[in-house]
Amino acid sequence: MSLSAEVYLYFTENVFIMKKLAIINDLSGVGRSSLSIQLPVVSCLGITACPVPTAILSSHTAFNEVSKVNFSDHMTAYFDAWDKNDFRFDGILIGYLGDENEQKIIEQFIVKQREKNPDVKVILDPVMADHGKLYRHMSDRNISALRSLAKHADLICPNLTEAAFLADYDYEGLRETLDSCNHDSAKAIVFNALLSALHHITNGTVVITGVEDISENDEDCLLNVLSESDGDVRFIRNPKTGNNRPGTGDLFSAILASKLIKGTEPENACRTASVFVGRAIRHSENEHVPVTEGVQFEDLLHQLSD
Ligand code: PXL
Repeated sequence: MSLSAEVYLYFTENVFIMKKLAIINDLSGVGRSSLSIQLPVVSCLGITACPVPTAILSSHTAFNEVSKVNFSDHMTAYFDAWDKNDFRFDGILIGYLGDENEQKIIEQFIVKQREKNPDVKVILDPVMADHGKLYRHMSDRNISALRSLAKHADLICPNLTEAAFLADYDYEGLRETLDSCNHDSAKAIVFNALLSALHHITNGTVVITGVEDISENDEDCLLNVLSESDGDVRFIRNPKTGNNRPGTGDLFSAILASKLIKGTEPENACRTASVFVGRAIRHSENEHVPVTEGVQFEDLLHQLSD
């Protein structure tokens, strides 16, 4: 990898400090979700990945048996130690919360980091739900906690279900309305209404990720809808390459966050992330990986490094 300014934060007489991304997410032992997939991906993109576990689980929660312990009681001391060492971050990526008490602790961390580095980029993937349903262990309190965190974010990247919960929309109604739209112009009207509700809870960019869609040419696609605060809405489509799998949102947000802190524009960052997610899904299908095992990304990682 070249020693470029996009990767290195300071160059002073032979001292190179890589950009740092704090990744606040759970550690799940099996299933390739959250920190397990984000740490290698972020490292591979030339960013120092600094994990903050929100909970430790035996696996992600789509498996039948799950043992979970929250990290909320230790998180304040963890961030205090970081603060006393004067650690500064270029980005903060937030995913799955162990419990809603973690919201205030994370907000205090963001405020302190903004004092140290006003340019720190905060990316919130409001992990809580998919296919119209909250994940196991999630409740209305998690939704409020994530709404509050969204106020601090430069970018949020919910899936369609999470966007509906955050905006207090009826998911089934939204899905039906989208399914009844044959043209992009009609879909744009539906998304504009949803996005305007989401822009009330965040000043940041919104990317609604991985929406199951049929293109105007009748192809099955995954659609990402990007809306920067200026109100301009863009559709980024990729062919659907296989089953929906756990961990694809974590993979997407890790690439997106790394690219953003390296200075890539949100649209290009979304394109890179969605193309790689599509390849990882196709590869997992080709290798007959069971859906609960997530995406087989390990042997594709070399395609991500610049
Ligand atoms: O990939 C999202 C995710 C993250 N963390 C945990 C999960 C899930 C989705 O099921 O269960 C613990």
